[in-house]
Amino acid sequence: DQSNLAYSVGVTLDRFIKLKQSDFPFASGELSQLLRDIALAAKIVNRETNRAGLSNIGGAFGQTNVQGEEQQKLDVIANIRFMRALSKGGEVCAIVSEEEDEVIDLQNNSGKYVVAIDPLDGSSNIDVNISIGTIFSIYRRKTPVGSPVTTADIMQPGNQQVAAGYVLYGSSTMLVYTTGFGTNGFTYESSLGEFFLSHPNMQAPENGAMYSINEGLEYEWPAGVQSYVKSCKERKFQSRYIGSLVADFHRNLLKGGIYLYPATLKNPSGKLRLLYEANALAFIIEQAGGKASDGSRRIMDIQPESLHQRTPLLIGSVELVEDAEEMIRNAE
Ligand code: AHM
Ligand code: MG
Repeated sequence: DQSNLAYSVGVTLDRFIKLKQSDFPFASGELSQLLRDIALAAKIVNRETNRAGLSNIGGAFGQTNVQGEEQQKLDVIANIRFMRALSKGGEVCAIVSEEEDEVIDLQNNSGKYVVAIDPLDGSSNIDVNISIGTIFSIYRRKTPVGSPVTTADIMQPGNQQVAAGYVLYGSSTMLVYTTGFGTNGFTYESSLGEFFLSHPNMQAPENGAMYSINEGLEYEWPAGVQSYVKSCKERKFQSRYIGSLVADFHRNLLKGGIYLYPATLKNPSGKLRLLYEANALAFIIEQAGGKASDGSRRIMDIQPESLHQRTPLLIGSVELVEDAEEMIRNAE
């Protein structure tokens, strides 16, 4: 049986995508090709990331992006690599990127897909050799193929995603993705230049004893979040916070835990972005049996209103997220 074959040893990402073709919502092959394009760009960014300390490509580029942060040179490079892969491939009609103020309309009206991407998340960690990541969401356009792209194509809630994934540039480089039929993880073997299936059908533990939050902001959190974190300490949970979303998320997915980025005084809607950070991870965690919430709502049901919209994010093991939601409700 093909799907058993897909889970056997030595299955590359390319082969897995081919074997799982029937899992794709629209089996025309374009989404498969799009995923392969993203994987290729990820390999290139992985190469640049590995060289960041060497070739003077780490450090600030001197520009400021739409969030008002200083852009790192590697962010710019990653953005260029992914933009190029997504625009050359022909499957995409529009791109939303953390590094671009406006929607990139590729003027490719025959493209069926819209991609939202954070090409290099956790960029403040580049200079100190800590894991960083790429996060992406793929949507099918709402307007007919052949017509110009409109806001209806861009502003889709997360529950409309047809695929989502992340790449973790860590001690190993991994690509984890879902097309809505479970979550699968692939590890990069650099000497062969291939991603191999290493984490088939990933399952987030239903419970866990690990919490991840920037505790320096404690006095800025809503009361419910303060009580929840206090309860984690009373239960002697482990505190683990890298400050690199993909890395924190990935650890909690494997080990069981909760990641929280709540509202703060500085960022009353939280810090993380709905379109290209929260939604993708929400889809991935749900497909692994976990949960993602803004404190009261399912992340994937939030109707986006602006491109770089932020949202509070509670994500990870289902029981932990529900626990936190309850304490937030009770504190209101
Ligand atoms: P970035 O998109 O500018 O890299 O910011 C997102 C990052 C996440 O990777 C991480 O989880 C979060 O910001 C950490 O924020 P803080 O430093 O406030 O804890
Ligand atoms: Mg980011």
